[in-house]
Amino acid sequence: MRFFIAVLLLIMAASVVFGAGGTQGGSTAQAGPTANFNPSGLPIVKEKITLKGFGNQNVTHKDWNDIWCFNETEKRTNIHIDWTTVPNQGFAERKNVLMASGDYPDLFFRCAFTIADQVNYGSKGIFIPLNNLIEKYGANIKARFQEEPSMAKSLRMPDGNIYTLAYRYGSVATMQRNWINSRWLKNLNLNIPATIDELEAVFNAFKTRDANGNGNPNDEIPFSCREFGATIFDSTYSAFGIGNLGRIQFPNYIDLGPDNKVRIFAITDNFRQQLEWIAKLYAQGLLDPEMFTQDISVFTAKGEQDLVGAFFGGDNSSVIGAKNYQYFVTAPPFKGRTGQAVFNNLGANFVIGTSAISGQSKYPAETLRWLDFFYGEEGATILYLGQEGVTFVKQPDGKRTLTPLITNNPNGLNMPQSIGQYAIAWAGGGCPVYATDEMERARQPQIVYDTYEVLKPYVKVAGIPILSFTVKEQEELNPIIADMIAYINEARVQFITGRRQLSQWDAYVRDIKNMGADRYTAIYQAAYDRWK
Ligand SMILES: [Ca+2]
Repeated sequence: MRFFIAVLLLIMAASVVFGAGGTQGGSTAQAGPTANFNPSGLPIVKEKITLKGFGNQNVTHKDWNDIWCFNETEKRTNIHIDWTTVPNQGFAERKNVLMASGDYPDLFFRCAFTIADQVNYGSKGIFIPLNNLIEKYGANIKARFQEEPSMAKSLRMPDGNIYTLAYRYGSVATMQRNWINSRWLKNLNLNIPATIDELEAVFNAFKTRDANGNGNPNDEIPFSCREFGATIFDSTYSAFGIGNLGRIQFPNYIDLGPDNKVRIFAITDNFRQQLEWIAKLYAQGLLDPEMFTQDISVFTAKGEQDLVGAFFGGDNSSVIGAKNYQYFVTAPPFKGRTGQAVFNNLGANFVIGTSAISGQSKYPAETLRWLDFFYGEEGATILYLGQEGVTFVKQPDGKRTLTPLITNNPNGLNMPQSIGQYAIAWAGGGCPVYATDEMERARQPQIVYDTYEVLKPYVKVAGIPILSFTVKEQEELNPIIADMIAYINEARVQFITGRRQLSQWDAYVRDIKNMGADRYTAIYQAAYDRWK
């Protein structure tokens, strides 16, 4: 009898396990880790095991099956990865084919899964929830989550589960900010403008006087930009009370209002005032009339010819062209008439969706620990900076710097290519790795940090985080976004160029309300409340 009960309990236990892991995607009942597994410390397993991995290999990377960072990780963890990799071109298609195949590797690495992917594959059991594994075996991940709780919150999908890990990097280098031509200012004996009124006065001086000193007073473009004119908005949001609590979602026109609630700022009076100001500048010829249509190469060509006085963007040499970029200096956010000036453009310092563990893996705990390795100093250094004494050296103050092999490669490789022969966490990001600020700093030019000093006093990073939606919410959002965002994008150009008058503002707001603005706001608010 006792034996019978024991067997019955065993069967029940097995079915509970199967019920948790054995869904559409996972055909393997997940057993707990074996005696071969070390729950902490290195190596991760006593006898070597092999995992199957699938990933996106950037063109700058050496073959993942024989690259220093994974070979070294194998030495330390005792886990060998048998990689199937696909290059950038065609990766999305190959990934979709794999995801539809029903036959999965142990882990997906550097795969850039969207939030919809995470919700979808997670709900089908193709990805396993990582919450419990992190709790039990993810010592490094847990520590990083404590350091950056917003990262942990954004990784959590609406069902409460974490299915993927994040790529964490320093955001200082990637932020976009105001750049102004210091040589033009000097030629005209002007200071860096601090307010939008001073900015307008400087633009007027650029426009009417020979700021570039070539004898022609009419060839200057005070402000130009790429990306459909969007950056003139970014340049002056906080002056008009938009995004003053932190990050906004520009493409979706979402920020936090003064009451800390999600709002569509494109229908606020703040945005109306901003449009009015931009339209006034446009009418005076202070903004590049091609800013809604030109691509980056046209914009860069203008920079090379010394025709541009100011712009909003990332690292200036790549945007404005190498010839004149040294003349551009970072301007703090411009104060509005209310005196507000906030720098809210320090983007999220992580992306989610980089990697996941499949429901078919017989080694979920081992795989999680292998991924966790890259969230600690030792593993992150291997994946991000490569090999000490070869790709980087430690300075007396403890900071690491890259060697000439990487910064000035004897074979003419650029930096991503030369590091990509050893370590793979740079190109396009997307690896599950926690790069500390010190690691990030090792690979960035000093100017990036020098210019950040100007912005530091104004930085606000809260605001709208990376949010996730349920399948139902996403289905409801998609058509609203398609209609409403296209409508706003078009209307703002019309308002600026005078093809639509601001006296028609109320009709514009009514149109947006009719497109589902209230529902859109409510869904975002619900996602934000879940995130909190
Ligand atoms: Ca000129």
